[in-house]
Amino acid sequence: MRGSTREDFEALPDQVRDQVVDASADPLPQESPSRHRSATVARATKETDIQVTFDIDGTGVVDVDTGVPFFDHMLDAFGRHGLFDLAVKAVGDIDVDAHHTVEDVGIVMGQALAQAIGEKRGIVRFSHSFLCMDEALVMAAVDFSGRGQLHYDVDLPIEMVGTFDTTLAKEFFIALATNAGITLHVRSFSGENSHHILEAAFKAVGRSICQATRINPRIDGVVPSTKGAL
Ligand SMILES: [Mn+2]
Repeated sequence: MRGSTREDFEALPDQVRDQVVDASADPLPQESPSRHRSATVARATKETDIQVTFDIDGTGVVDVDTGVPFFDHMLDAFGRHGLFDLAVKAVGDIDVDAHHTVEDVGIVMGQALAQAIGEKRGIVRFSHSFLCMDEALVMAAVDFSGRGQLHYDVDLPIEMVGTFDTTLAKEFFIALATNAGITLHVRSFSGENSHHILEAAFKAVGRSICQATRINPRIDGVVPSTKGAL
């Protein structure tokens, strides 16, 4: 049997050719859920007052105001490239520093994600994303395991980006993972610019969560676990 040639492809009817092109262009499952999986969570403490709406089945419409500009930029990247509709309003004690605000936003976003995904029926469950931003290359891998944990190995050459202490990124991801009940690995492979590395990390995490939360039509309504629950 001979292999496929350019002539074979050209000879296909237009409709079939479109399908072939589409299949190679986008490896993600295609179906869109009939209802949006979304949750709104509010949390107030003596340190922060936060409200988050997290729509897993959005289109990347993000409205974020935390009072920490670089963190807003990271959450915008996370939501936009995860195709979440994400609203975050946070008022925190940033006159102390951004620590409480960043960590607590992670807590509330994790809680909202957990509520939105619910029983996890029919989801893809596992995913990963290698994401580059210029010289920076970062991998994120996620499992909606029900066992919230972060494994983080990200080399950041400088500690501050603008007014943002880059060590807070890890605090955010810990809070997100433990409260969402996801196993999350974030690892950098290269990078010289801390802004690029962190931005690649937030995009990679957003994209992995996007992919892992897609509905897999081959396991309609089934919780993807040998235990029957996640
Ligand atoms: Mn940027």
